[in-house]
Amino acid sequence: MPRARTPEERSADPAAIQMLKLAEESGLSTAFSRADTMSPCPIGADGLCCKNCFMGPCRVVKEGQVGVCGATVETIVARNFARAVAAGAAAHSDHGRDMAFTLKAAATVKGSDYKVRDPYKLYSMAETLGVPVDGRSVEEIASDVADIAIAQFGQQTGEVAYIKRAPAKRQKLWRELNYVPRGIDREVVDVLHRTHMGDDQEPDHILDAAIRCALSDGWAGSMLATDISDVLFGTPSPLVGQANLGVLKHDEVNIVVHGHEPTLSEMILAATGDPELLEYASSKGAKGINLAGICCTSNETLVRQGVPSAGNFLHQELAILTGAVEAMVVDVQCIMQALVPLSEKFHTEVITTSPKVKISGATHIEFDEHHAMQIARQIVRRAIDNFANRGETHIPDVSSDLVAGFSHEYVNYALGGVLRGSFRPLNDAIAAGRIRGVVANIGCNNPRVTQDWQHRYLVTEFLKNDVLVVQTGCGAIASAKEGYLLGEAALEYAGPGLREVCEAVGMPPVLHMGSCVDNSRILTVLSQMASEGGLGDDISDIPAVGMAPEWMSEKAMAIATYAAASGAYVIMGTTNPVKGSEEVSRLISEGWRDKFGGRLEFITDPDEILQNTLAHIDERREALKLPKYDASKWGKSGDARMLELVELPFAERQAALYGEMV
Ligand code: SF4
Ligand code: MSK
Repeated sequence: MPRARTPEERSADPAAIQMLKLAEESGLSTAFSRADTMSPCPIGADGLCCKNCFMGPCRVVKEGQVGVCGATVETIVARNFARAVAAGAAAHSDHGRDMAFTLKAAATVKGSDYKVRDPYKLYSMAETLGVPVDGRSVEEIASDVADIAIAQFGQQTGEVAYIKRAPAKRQKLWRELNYVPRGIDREVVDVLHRTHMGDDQEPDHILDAAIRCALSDGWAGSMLATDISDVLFGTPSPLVGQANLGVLKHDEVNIVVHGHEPTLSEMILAATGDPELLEYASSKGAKGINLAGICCTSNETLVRQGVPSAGNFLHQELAILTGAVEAMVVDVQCIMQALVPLSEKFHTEVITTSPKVKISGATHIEFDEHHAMQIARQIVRRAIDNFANRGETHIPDVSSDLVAGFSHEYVNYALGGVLRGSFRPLNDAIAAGRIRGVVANIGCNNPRVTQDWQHRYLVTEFLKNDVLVVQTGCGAIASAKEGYLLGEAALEYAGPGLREVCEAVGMPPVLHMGSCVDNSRILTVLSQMASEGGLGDDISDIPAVGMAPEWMSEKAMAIATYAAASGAYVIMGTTNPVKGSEEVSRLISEGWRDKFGGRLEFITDPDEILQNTLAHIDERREALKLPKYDASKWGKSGDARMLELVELPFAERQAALYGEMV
């Protein structure tokens, strides 16, 4: 058994370290301690265990060994990869389906608690989906948009509609390679069928189906989820917030929402401001009702409403350990079963709300979009009633300020203004070399590696190297906790060129773009950058890299695959689920690069991730015939330079300014 790691080895976050020490002193287990006592199965970890029929499971570990049916290592590894992609795509996309049903309810149910908050986003969806808008009410348009969105899931032939948002060159390539998804559910079923015992047994062919399935997630299910969430709850624009366990309050009722869907959490947020419930909380001795988030429900409510984030994936148990959480309200995905036995040691009530998710021992209050506010109020009232049961609390005094909410619409506006919103200034900054390239650093925490350490290390190095970082999911919360989502971070961490751009535009060097379904926003940004010109005409031309250094979820596999198929170089850290097959590793790397210009690699060494990323960015710059990246050319303008100059004696300052102007 591996030795138990110290709290400092388990997490880079000071709040987490405090709570992990408390857990040890109290003899309570967490995902961190369980990861130390449960070594991963080395055969499964490398993708070499097949459980696809009951002649097995077959473990193919010796040279030339095959399964009972004769399946080779390559087939088994490819099938396992494809099944993980399908599960991830199903989870993301089913979230999109539920959002579409909520939109339908908002449009058609009289007195619905949901309304269209962003009609402009609705019009943009209508345009893509071919819904007429002239002379029609918002509700009529929303109803038709919802119907077509719902139909995208069960569509059997043709092409999913959002594919047309990709660069023209990429669409053509996908059509030639037969990668265009026909319908979302169809592609998930297709992968499950062809990976059943006795079906598709050619690794490259299996991986092609995984790509089509992943694209149905990125360019359909997830993109619909993002768009409809914006229509219903507002398209994000920058707002201030806080992150980490210190956002929990000693003297207020704390409700933590966790999972991925904004539908119920938005209603709970509204209920926490209800004067009657506030009065009720006061009657129970609480000074107020405090809502905080965990994981991507947190990201959804943070980027739109500024609801504070109590932390990322590995903070879910730590929040309960504070003893200050009256209710943890969970919806779907990334919810650890361990929450319930842990909550029993405290007064916290874990409340499941999704028709798809029940956990033994948790309270189940099922969400129904037709009675959303009523259910939200019921949950808030239960949390208030539970306040009196609170015992000793240990809330770490650790939190960071942040600015979040960088939707692609806002980035477009910030760079070009209302009348000439455009990605041109970003493209120009990359072309000139002020910004060396772009990294999308996304994804989860994984207790097998030190929480947040790889996110922090890589983001710090990228900023130093003038690489603009965009983030979603738990990676974004890791940066929030570090203070990287503030404008001041550009002064402290960014290289000279990136700093100048951040100062000119007034943006942080790390842009929080939302939850894990919102990686679709990154696809849109990349498409618009490709369409803008100056950086080639396809996503594969752009000096950009995607990565998930601390990933753990099947959804991350789907994201990595659709990003690679969209033309990006994608790196996944932590572990390598295709390690068992050199052939599959080659196919998803050089094989995909040769076929469609993107590739996927699993690299566990953070320094290698860093070097490969910078090398790829520089190689793309060279291919575009852009000037070689040279940090020494920048830093002679912007606020930092002005601050330096005011320190100089008058004559020297004039000389410096005059010299720089000629
Ligand atoms: Fe074994 Fe083949 Fe069945 Fe897989 S499908 S479990 S390799 S017999
Ligand atoms: S919540 S999928 S741990 S990002 Fe989206 Fe975080 Fe990964 Fe879940």
